[in-house]
Amino acid sequence: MRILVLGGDGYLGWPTAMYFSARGHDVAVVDNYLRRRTVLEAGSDSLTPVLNLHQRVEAWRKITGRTIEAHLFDLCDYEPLDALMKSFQPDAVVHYGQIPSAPYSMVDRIHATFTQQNNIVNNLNTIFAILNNNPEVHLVKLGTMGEYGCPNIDIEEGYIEIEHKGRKDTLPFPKLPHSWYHASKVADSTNIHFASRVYGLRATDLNQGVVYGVSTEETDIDPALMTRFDYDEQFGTALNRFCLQAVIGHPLTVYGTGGQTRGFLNIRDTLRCVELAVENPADRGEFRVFNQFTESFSIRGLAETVQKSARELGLEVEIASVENPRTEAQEHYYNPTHTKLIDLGLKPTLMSDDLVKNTLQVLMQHKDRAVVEAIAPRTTWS
Ligand code: USQ
Repeated sequence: MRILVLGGDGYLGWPTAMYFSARGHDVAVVDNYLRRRTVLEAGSDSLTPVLNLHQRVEAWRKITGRTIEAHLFDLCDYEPLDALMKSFQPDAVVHYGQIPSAPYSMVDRIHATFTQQNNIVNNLNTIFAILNNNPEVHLVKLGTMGEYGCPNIDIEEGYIEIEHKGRKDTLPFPKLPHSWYHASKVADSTNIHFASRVYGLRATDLNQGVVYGVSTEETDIDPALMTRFDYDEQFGTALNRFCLQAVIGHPLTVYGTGGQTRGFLNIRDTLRCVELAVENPADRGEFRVFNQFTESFSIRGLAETVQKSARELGLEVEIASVENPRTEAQEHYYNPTHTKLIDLGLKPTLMSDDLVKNTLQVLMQHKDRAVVEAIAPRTTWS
């Protein structure tokens, strides 16, 4: 297949591009280095040293003999995206090319509006680039479990059957986003759903949980192919942050009681989930939603897992209780359904001490690059 990966320089985008290329697909990627720039602006950097996009695709070509097309432009500019859709003619567009950070979006009005403007406009451009060029193209869009929030009922996969005043319908599951960022993803879902109903777009929304891990089959081939690893207060996510903190002897930053529960998945499973979505496209006019995570954990439970694995490697790690910078439920019900990807063939890579130890060992090789000042939470929801 011909697969266009938007956000192909990122934590997930680059491993996804290599994953599809390694399996014989023709791959093109687009990025504008926004992630690199925003992390640098916040005073941090990827823990793993990463080459620029052109160097990466060149390294991939030299090592594997396979070609990945690389394009640098902003997806908020429609013309280059339209031109690429015409020249590359993808069968599927995998859209990761968005600002992914809740804290970043909560800094102030400027960050909130920039996050929503960037994400919502580039998603609309992607929808129109598909519809204007070839409506057969399947849009595989990275959404988030954080669109649903933490309601006091089971979370369904995208839709819920409701009986109200004697009438029944199947409607989008209610949304209670955790941040301006998560709200941008809710807007994207609404817009994609609209485009599928009105213009016949075929689309899959992957409502992903929190991803962890640093290594995939392809990133492990050569250091030149590594993916980025963020651990700062804005772009680092919980488990990845805890692993880096354990490696440098920083107390694990559990926010509040740590009773917050989320869905998690290993980075390798992200790639497999996207592959399953691409290989089994939605129908014309269908807006599918998959809840993309494999296991649920409380944040405190995760910190304890990291502490135990670190101890087995001879690292003594403390768990801190940091005042929660976010406005969020700290003890709550959480039971989301996640069967659709399993039904398509996903075999989950479950969390284990060995998996955490493996991540800790990779991070140890780069621990001298850690910027300690970037770890403590500075962005608050108040
Ligand atoms: N947390 C801590 N300590 C930390 C970092 C986070 O206790 O050092 C807590 C947060 O308060 C929150 C939970 O861990 O309750 C998850 O926070 P996170 O930063 O790992 O994840 P989140 O902000 O929800 O966002 C991340 C990705 C985002 C994706 C989302 C999936 O950045 O792109 O959409 O995970 S989900 O969480 O399912 O919405």
